[in-house]
Formats: sequence, C-alpha cells, structure tokens
Amino acid sequence: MKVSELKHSGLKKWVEEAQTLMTPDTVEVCDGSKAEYDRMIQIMKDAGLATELNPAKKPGCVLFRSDPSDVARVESNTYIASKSQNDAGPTNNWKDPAELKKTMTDLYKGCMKGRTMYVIPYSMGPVGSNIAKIGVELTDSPYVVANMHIMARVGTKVLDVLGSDGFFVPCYHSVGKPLGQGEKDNGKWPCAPLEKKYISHFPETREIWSYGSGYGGNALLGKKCLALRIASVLARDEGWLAEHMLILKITNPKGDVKYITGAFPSACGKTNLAMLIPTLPGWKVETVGDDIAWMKFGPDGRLYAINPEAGFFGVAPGTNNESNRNAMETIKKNTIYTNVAITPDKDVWWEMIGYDAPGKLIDWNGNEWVQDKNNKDQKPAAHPNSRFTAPASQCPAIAKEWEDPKGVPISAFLFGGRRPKTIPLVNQAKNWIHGVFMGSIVGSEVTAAALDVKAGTIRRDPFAMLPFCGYHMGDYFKHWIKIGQGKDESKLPKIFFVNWFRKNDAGKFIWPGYGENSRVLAWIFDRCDGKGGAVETPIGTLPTPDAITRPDGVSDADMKEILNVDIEGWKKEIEDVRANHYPKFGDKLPKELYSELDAIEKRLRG
Ligand code: SAT
Ligand code: MN
Repeated sequence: MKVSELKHSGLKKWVEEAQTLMTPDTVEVCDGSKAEYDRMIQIMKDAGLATELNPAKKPGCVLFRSDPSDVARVESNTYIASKSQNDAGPTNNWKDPAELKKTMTDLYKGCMKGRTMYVIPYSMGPVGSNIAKIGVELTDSPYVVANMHIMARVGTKVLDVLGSDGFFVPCYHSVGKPLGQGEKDNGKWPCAPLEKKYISHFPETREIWSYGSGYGGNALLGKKCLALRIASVLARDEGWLAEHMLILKITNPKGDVKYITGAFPSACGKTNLAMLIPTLPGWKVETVGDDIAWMKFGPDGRLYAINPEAGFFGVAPGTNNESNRNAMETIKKNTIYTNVAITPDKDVWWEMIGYDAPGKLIDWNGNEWVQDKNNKDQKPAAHPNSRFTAPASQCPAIAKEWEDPKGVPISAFLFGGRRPKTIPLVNQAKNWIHGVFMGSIVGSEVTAAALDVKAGTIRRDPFAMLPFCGYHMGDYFKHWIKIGQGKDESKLPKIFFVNWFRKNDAGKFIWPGYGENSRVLAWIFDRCDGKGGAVETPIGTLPTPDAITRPDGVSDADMKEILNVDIEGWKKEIEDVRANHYPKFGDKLPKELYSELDAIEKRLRG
C-alpha cells in the first residue's frame, strides 16, 4: 500500500512529514502478510545480517548478530520527556520535551537515506478489543518489521480498525545509520554510537521517538515503550492498569479455573513461571502472557486482563527442557534468534541449553568458539541477553482464552523477587492497601556484577516497573491505591508476595522452584476462595505448616524455615524502606503507605 492511499488523514500527514524529514529512498505501508515477513527476512539475508538455520532442525528460523554496542535496552539513554521534571519523577531520566525534540529532529534529518521507511500499523491487544491500543511505528529496519510481525498484530486489519480518525500512538524509529550512494550494510548491524542513542517518550502527547538502536525494547516500540511507559500514563488517566506482569490460567483437579497475574523484576524466572509445568497431580497451568498485562474493570466489577503482545521476546541462555520445556517447544520453528551461537550444522546453542556445545561454534560476535569447561573465564558463546522472538500461538501451553478481546477475570496478583533471606515462600496481603504496600517495596538481590551495584545487595524495583513507569512513581503508587478505593474488595484480586529464592545457611536454595511452584499456586488458588490453611502474622497471612504439600527433598525443618516470620529481619526491612526507599519519592509518596509501614512496624514490635 502507498502512503497516498492511507484513509486516516492525520496518519497520512504525519507519515509525509516524517518522509520529508528523514528522506528515505522509498516508503512502504506494511500489510502484515506472511509474504511481507518473508521478504523482510530475504532483505536481511541479502544484506548479510540474517543466517537461515538448518530447516531440518529449526524450520523457518533465522539468526541475527547485532553490533556489540547494541545488545540490550539502554536505560541511561531512555527518557521520559514530560513538561515538568516532577512528573517524570526520581526514577526516570527526564529531558525537556521541546529541547529533546530539537536534538532528535537534527538526528532524524536525512537519517533514512539509502533505506526504505516502513510504516507499521500495529495493535497491542487483539485487534478491535476495547482494551487494545493502536500504534504506528515508522522504521528503517526490516529486522524491526519482522519482529513486530511476531510481537504485535500488524498490517491492514489494524488500519481498518483505526478508520479515518481513530487514536494511535505515533512512534518514530531509525537505526541512525543512513547509507551513502551505493553503500550497503554488508553484514554490519546498523546502529548509532551510544551517545547518539535516544529512547524517548512524550507522555503528554503520547509519542515515542527512538533513534540509534535496532535491538529489542529500544526498537520494537510496541513492547516496553508503548505497552508499559506510554500505556501506564494512559492507564492513570483512564482508570486502568498497565503492568509488567505475566498472566496465568490455573485449573484445579475439579476443573475450576482462575487467572492470576504476577510482577517480578528481571532474572526472577517470569517467563518460566508463565509456562510452568505443574508437578502437583491434577493441576493444570496455561499461559496467557509472559511479560505485560493490561487490566480494566468489567461491568461485573472485576478486573479483566489482556496480554497486549502476540509473541515472546525471551532470554535464551538458561532456557532448557528442565527450566522451561514449553518455551523450548515454542521456539522450534518460525523463530527469530538474536545473538545466540550457531553450531556447525546450523542449529542454535547457548549457555545452559542442557547439553554441551557440539564442536566448533560461531559465537554471538561471529568468532569461532570451542567450549572449554576447564576455563572458568571463557567468554560465553551466546550473549547473556540473547533472545528468541517467537509467536505465542506456538506455545504448547497457550490458553485458549489468550486472545479473548474481553480479557480474562483476575483473581490474584503476585509480587516477587529474588530474596535469599527474610521474605517467606508466600505471604497474602491482609487487604488491598497492604498489597499495594507489598508491591511498592518489591526488591531483588543483585546477582551479576553487571550492574553498578554491589552483588548481594537488594535493589528495590517497585511493582517490577522501575524502568517502565512513564511517570512519577509516587503518583503511580497513588494510582494503585485509587484503583481499589470505593470498590467491593471481594471482587478485587487478592494480593500475594512470593519468594522462590530462600537460601539456607550453607547458601543452598531451600525450595526447588520451577514446576514445584505449582504447590504454592495451589494454595493461592484456594485462598482466593477463602480456603487453605492460613495463619495471621504481623507481616501478612501465611500458610499453616501443612497447607502447602512438600516436594521431595524439602524437610519439615526447611518448610518451617521458609514459612517463618523473621521478626528481626523484617524490622531491618522496614527500616530500609523507611530510611532509603520511600524518601526517594518525596512528598508524592502516598501517606497511606507510610501508615502501612507504621502499622507493620507496630505489629512486629508486638
Ligand atoms: O528488550 S526488552 O525491553 O524488550 C526485554 C527486556 O529488557 O525486558
Ligand atoms: Mn519484561
């Protein structure tokens, strides 16, 4: 389709203006067809950027290797450009919107020279759902077009819903590498240097401007940029929730069904939990989403969630048949791999895939790589943030309701983190406000030295939204409190804090995790019906010692330890929140949360 054929005059004008600014050689409106996807992959193969994998082992799969400077989201270059700095808050990088637009307009001038500008109309959420939102991304990257085909619903069907005057979030994206006369990418991943990368959000005008990176959340603008940062602002203004949460469907042995969502900071096994295979006989867990949940109240007063995405953009290393068999099945075909290693027979390989590297690989940098298990310092073959992009429909555990435009009714919210001490296996909030308090203090142990934080320290990541909230987090807490105000609490989701990561004094994990977490989910399921053995404690409602069945290898003493209320540890936790965490949010920290803090402290003192 040509730009001149676009029926939405606002969209047409916006594309034409971008064309004048960015001067691509041609412009193409994406139709979302399979033929278009195949053509994008072919263009990338011809440019030396995509390698077809062995069709006998990984049919329809390709491998990309990005530039070493372009391998993950760049939080330092991610901006919330609200008019007032106070609206972006202390946890976001702020820039003045007018100044930022000026800087970026200069960068965008002629940035698509020698390339095609693709216009990608996309829907986050099932096309036409009243919870869904439409975005249009302009990009000069065929890699982005192909990934967006998998991660969102794209093409003509979205333009049909948009009509001639519908609302859309305009999104600019350029890799920031114009081509000279006759110049080709020639196998070199195009991007701009770090100091020229910008991932910018304009919350008041609902715009996204991204420049200089072609990777993941920096470039696939439907995901973190629209579905979380911009959507969190829309949700605040319109009275709903846009959250960094997985969505699960659980069926008990009697056939009763419940849906729950869960927020966890990175490296806490969110995708694994989303695709969990229960060890508990008779129980079934199915996947609705693995990363983002949008929730609105239905006419019955309950919260209904949709997964705004259509695919999984998951971390490859660590994914194996033990940790996540459903993911392994999902990514056997029609999958885009980025920055994993490739074997001599053109299959993929990564660290902890479950078997040794077969022979001489090519690593994510394009160099030969032979596994040396004696060398603890050997660089990994796959980048630690290497990814697969795969259609959610290919997941063997996908729930049949996953594309229901109404969404699924949510019975419980889980919050969690990686906490070796203090935080029990599971803890139910006493009420909504106590649950919001729990979400606001989510923290996780920093494992790798990659971050500029001392390993072993706890990094607070409220609601797992720290890098994804498009406005002041104090206001975000207030929004969560408001969502529950004046509502019938019996219809609101119950809130739970879980922790699979408790360690004993020898530093060993006490709880086996993975499929065994179904035992905890079963307790949560029953609690939603007011059942399941439970005891009131100063920190919340905990399971009685026998309420959760025990996996092999977990002794009575272990169970007692992970369900214990560590009074001294909690006093320190509360003190840390009071001294270091809450003050960050200044006078925007809702007083209700300080009241919760006071109340818990009082209960701990007995
Ligand atoms: O690159 S993404 O932002 O899509 C994934 C992530 O960092 O969680
Ligand atoms: Mn995520």
